[in-house]
Amino acid sequence: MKNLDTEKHIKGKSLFIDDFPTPDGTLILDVFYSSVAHAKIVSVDYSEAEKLDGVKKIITAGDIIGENQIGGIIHDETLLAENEVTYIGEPIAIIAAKDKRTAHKAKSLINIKYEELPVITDPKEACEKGELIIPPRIFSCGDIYNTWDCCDYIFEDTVETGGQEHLYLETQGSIAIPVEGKKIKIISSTQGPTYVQKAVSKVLNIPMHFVEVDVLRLGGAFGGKEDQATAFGAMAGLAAYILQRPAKLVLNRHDDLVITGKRHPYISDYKIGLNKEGKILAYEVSYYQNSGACADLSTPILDRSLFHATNSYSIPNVKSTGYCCRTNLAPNTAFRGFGGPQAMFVIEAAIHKAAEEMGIDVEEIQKKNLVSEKDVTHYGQVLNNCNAQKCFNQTTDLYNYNQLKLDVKKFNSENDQYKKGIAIMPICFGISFTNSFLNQGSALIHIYTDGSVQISAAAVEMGQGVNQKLRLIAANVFSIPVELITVESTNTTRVANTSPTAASSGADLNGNAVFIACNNLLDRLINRAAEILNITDPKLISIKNGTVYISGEKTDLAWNGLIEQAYFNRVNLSSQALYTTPEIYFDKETNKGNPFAYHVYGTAVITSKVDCVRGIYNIESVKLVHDFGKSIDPVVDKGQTEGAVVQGLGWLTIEEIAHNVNGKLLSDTLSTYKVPDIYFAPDEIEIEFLEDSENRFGPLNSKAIGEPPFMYGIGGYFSIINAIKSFNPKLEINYSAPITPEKVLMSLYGK
Ligand code: QUE
Ligand code: MOS
Repeated sequence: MKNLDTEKHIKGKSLFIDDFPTPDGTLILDVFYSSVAHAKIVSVDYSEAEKLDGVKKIITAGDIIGENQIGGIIHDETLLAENEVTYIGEPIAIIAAKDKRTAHKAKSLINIKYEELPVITDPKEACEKGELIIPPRIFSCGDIYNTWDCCDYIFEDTVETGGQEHLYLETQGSIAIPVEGKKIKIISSTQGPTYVQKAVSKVLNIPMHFVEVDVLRLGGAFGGKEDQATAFGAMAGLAAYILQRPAKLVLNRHDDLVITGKRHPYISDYKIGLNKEGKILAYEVSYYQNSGACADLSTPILDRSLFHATNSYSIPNVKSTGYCCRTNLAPNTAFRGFGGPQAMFVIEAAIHKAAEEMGIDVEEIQKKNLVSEKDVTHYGQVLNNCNAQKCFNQTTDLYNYNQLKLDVKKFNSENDQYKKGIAIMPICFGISFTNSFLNQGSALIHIYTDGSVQISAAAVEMGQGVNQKLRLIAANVFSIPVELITVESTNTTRVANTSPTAASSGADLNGNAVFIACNNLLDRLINRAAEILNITDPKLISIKNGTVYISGEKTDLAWNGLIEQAYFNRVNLSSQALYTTPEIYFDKETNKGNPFAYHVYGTAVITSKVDCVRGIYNIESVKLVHDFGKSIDPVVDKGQTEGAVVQGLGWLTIEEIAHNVNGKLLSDTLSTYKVPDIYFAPDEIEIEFLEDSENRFGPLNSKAIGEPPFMYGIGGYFSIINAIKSFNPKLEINYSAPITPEKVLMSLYGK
């Protein structure tokens, strides 16, 4: 699994926020936060804490120089609570001390009095009480109301999906360093350096060009550092600015679990209508998104649920409605898939229920309704180069689905204690930020006189391998060894106005920008080479493997010689480029348009084995055909796919976020929140790259990889259900995720 960072990671030499050497006298920060979910703050007594030796200052809302506001889309989130708290974990004060222990001790000496208010944790209750962050959103096509009468079958149900903790290995954190002239530098573990820059500028009331944000790499993010890293950058910035001392804030795991939001839990009501042949004629769905106490990214996340309501199925009549329900939980946020997985689970549950009630095979309904070339989605986008059916058919052929199914059947007929299950999961995921303006990537390339190349881009490396892809793109354009190229930290002074590295689009947007910038440089170099070699038509010149060629004939001019001569000739050896995705638009009034550059397709078949005495299970195999386009780096892409599959399986099976009625997170340690490990991972993950897939929107014809394979995990859920059903055929299935071993045990012996 080699990429740029592998060796440093293995040797423990890669730097994360907590590893950066900080100047002597750097203050260590800790966050004092609310211990009740909804209350008026009656009084806070900091005097005991302030008296503690080594405490420099306790910073509260009153100390904020600029605006106490960090809401990115909707301005409903304070940096530090003033009079009211709305969730457990809401920051109230920042303690600046000489070391971690002192800061932590001071926290325990703060005396706060609350006047408690009613707590809402259930999204439907919030909706009934009018606690909606925005008015309901509706995406629809056709006419469901006049279609129900034409359906041979109609099924309705309510299904739920749970939250998910990001569990990035590196917790949230930032270092802030005062810079001369009232400027400030922030080193942050963020997916969105510009978001941090903006928030710091607002909180400190200084212009954005006074704020430099630098991001070397993240120890994982998964969406959890798209919006929610911002607060910690702003807190460190505020402390450093007020005290004019460097300040560092790194959350411990427990505080990170309590303070930060997670994947949005959803409760969804659906109604599905089919004809006798299994064709889906109408689908109506309402999503009650548990948004938590502030908007955060909830509104675009809800939109993505509405976009992915029908997964990879073509349904002529659709009405999908979404509600962002404000509750007294930590603000939920972006998490790999960004609302898509929640919606895709619902349509799969509907299809499984329909198949069960109609007495036909699930895969028959899935296959009959798959999208095909030039189909129009319910949001009005025409599907071009639609590979849904190709992937589905190749999966069932290549892995011999019929045989796998027979094997499961045979096993189940011969075993009482163990039952196997099988399920197919097709996916279709739209690539682009659905807010079109965000679809821009930016790159700055320098070539130094020794021929070495430096890339700066808007993309943030979070372990996904984007830096390696950017290098490979540059190496491909210049035709030089990849070792000549480095990728620098993401820094707002080198690359401005960055979109967050998110929406699976980091390598696409910034890779295309690198491609353009490198080609600009290449043009200049080819022209210079033509002059050096006395060739009138530069079109005859090319560079291959670090050497200049004329009409395919090798010359003595090598890459570094060319660079040196270009420099002496005063050729500009730096280039900056912006890439903007063409042809995308979306009308937020009609909810129609062409929001996505393209879609990613794939199909997985998942087998599992349930221990019917204990309720425990394992995922035996995940076998899939996935549409990678032309992969830039098959090793990176395979790694992303495997990681996503396991993370998706975790969400639907063993990961269970629990709150009590008072809004307290119960799964607030790693002994009560179980995540996949190597023992949980499927015994076998087989990944086949779909052949002959083209994508003119991706650099070097590649396709985005970050999020789409996460959704294969949904098949793991239905595979386990399938196994349970063969043990307990009369079970009335309650489609709610995650299906923990406890739930499996109850289902095995329930009605
Ligand atoms: C504003 C937006 C979007 C956003 C962030 C904003 C938006 C969008 C995404 C997005 C999509 C998929 C992801 C992800 C982010 O982010 O429209 O992390 O996985 O699609 O501040 O409008
Ligand atoms: Mo997003 S969930 O950070 O791709």
